[in-house]
Amino acid sequence: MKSFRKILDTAFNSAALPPITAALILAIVFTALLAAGCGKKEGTTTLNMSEDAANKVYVAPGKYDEFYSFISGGFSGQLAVYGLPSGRLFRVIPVFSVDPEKGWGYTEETKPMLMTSHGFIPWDDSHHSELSMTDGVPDGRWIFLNGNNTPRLARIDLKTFRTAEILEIPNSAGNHSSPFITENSEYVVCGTRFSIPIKEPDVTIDSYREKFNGTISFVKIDPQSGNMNVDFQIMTPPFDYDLSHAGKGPSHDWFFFSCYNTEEAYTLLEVNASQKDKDFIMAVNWKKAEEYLKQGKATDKASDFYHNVYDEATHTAKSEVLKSVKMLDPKDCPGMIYYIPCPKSPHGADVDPSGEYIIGGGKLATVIPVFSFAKMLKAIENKEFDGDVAGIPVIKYETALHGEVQKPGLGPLHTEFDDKGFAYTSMFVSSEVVKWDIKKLEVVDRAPSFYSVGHIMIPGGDSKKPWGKYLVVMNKITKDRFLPTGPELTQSAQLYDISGEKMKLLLDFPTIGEPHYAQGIQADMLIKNSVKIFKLDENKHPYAIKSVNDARVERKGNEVHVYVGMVRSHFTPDNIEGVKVGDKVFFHVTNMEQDWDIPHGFAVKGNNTSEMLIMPGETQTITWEPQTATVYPFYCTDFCSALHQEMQGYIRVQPKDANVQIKFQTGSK
Ligand code: RUQ
Ligand code: CUA
Repeated sequence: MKSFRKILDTAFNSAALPPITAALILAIVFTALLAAGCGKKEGTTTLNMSEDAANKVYVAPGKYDEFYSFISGGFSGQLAVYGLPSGRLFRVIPVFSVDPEKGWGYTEETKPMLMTSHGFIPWDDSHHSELSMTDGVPDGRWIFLNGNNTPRLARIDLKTFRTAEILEIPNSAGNHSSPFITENSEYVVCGTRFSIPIKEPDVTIDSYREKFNGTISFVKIDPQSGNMNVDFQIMTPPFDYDLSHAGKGPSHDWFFFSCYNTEEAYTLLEVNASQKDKDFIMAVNWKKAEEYLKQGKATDKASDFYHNVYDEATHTAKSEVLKSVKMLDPKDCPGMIYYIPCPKSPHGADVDPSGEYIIGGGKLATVIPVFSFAKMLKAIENKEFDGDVAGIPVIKYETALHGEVQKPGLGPLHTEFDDKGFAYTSMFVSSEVVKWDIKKLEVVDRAPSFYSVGHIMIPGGDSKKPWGKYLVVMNKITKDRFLPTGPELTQSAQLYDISGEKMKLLLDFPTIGEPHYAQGIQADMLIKNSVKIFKLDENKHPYAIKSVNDARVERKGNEVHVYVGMVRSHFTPDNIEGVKVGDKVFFHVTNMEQDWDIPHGFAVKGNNTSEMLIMPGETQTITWEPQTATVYPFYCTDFCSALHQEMQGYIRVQPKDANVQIKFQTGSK
C-alpha cells in the first residue's frame, strides 16, 4: 500500500504535470492497485480486530440492534435494511425493481408503481438514500431513493417499509445528485448527471455546447402526506451534476451541488472531462428561486412524466401522467445561482453540522477544499467574481475558501461528520478513510478500507446532529475478503467504531447490490411507528372481502374474478370449477388475519408471474391465463402455521368450447 501511495504522491506533487497526464497516471496506478489485490498486507485486518471488536458488534440473541441503516442497492434498484452494529440484513425493499419474493411489480396493485413515460420499467440504478428531516435531524417518517437511469425519485414509508410513491423526473438523465433534502423536508432535489437537449429533442451530439442543458429539479414534499411534486426546475449550463447537500442553520436557504465536466465534453470524458484544474460547486439559493417562481419568472415546459402513488387504504397504486413543469432560467433570476471553483471533478458536496462549512470531494484533487458559507456570502456582497458562465457569476476560489486539508490521501470522494467537530472523508484511490479537524484542517487519523471505498455513512452524519458512534464504509471491491462465489464476489460494507480518537474496524458485512450511499437512524425512532397489521375493517380495496361468507367466484365475459379469503390454514373457496382456456382469471386474495407477522402467500401452478405475499388485512390481485385444460393446484407459500402445508386448493380448467358453470366451495358447503 505504502509504495503505491508514494508513487501517487509523487505523481500529484509534480504540479508541473499537465492535468491529462495526472489523470492517466491515476488511472494506471489504480489499475495496478487492483491487480495487486488493492495492496492488502497480510495481517492488516487482524491488527485492527480484537476481542473488543467482536463484543462491540455482538447483539445477543433476541436483542435489537441500536440503529437501522438503509443502504442503497446500486444496480439492484432496491434499498436494503440492516441493523447496526450487527450488520444483519432485515429486509430488502423493492423500489425501482420487481421482487418475486413479495410479488412487488407482479400484482395488479403494485404494477402501476413502475410505470414511466417509457412504459413499465422494472429496474433502475439507485445510489443515494436520504431520510426525511425535521429541524435538520432525521425524523424517521420517510426515506427517499434516487433512480439514475430512467430518472425517478421514490419515497419509502418507514411505517410499512414499503415504497409509497415514485415520481418520474422530466428533462433529466441520470438522476444522480439526488435525493438530498432540506432541513424541514421542504424539498428533495434531483440534479441531472447527463446534460441533454432540452429545448429541441433531435440535435446532433456535437452541438452539445449550444444545445444541451442540465436541470436541477426541486421536488416539494407535502408536510403531512409526504406526497411529492416537481415544484420547479432550473435550467443550467451543460455540466454533469454529481452530488449535492442542502445547507443547514445559517445556510438553510441554500443548496450545494458538485459538478464535473465543466469542460462540456461529450466524448471520452475520462480524458476530456479531466482537463481543468477546477470544476464547480454550484450554490443555489432556493428561497430566491421560490420568489422568482412567485413573481411568474418561470416558463411552462411541456413534459410528459409519471407520478405513481401507493394508497394504503385501497392497497393499490395509481398512476397519473403529468404534462408540464415550471422552468426557471438563471438569466432571468439574478442572485439565484453562483459557481464556486472546486478542485477537481468533485463528487461529494457535503455540509458540516453547523451549516458553515461546505466540503468538496474532488476525485482527482490532491487536497480537500473547505468553503466557508459566511465568506461565500461576503464574496457575493463584494462581487468578488472571476467572470461568469452563461450569466452565472463565478466566485473567486480564495474568497470563499476556509482552507484546504493538505495531503489527505488520494481520490477524496465524500465526507460525513461526527458530533465532535471532525469530518471523515473517503479516499477511493488510496482506499482509506481520513479523519480530520474541520476548523484546523488537520488530519488526525486514517484507517484503511477493504477496498476502494466510495461513500461513507455515520448515522445522522449529514444532519445537524450526528450520532457519532459508528461509521459505515461502502466498498467498491471485496477481492479476498469473503468466500469466493464465482466471478462475482459479494458487495460489502465495513463498520468502524468512531467513538474514540482512533477509528477501529469492527466488522465486514455483505450487502445487496452495490452499496453507494446510506442513511442511519436510532432504532427507537422507527420501532414505535412500525405498522403491525392493516385493519381489515378499513380495507377499501374494491375486491376485498371482510368475511369468508363473501368469498365467491364471478364470471364477466371471459374474465373470472375469484374473491379469496385466507385464514390459518385454509382458502375460501378452495375448490373452483367452471374456468375455461381463454379466460383471464383474477385472484383477489384477502388475508383476513389480524395478527402481526402472519402474511400468507399465494401461487398457482404454471402461472407465469410470481407468488403474492399478502399482509394481514390486505388484499392483492394476481392474474392468470391458463393455457391447458386440467386441474391446477394452488397453495400458500409462506409458512403460517403447523397446518401451512395443508393450506392448498384446486382450480379446474376446461377446454375453450366447454359448456360449464362456475362452481366453488370450501369443505362440504
Ligand atoms: S455515487 S460512490 Cu453514484 Cu454517490 Cu456511488
Ligand atoms: Cu398460509 Cu401458509
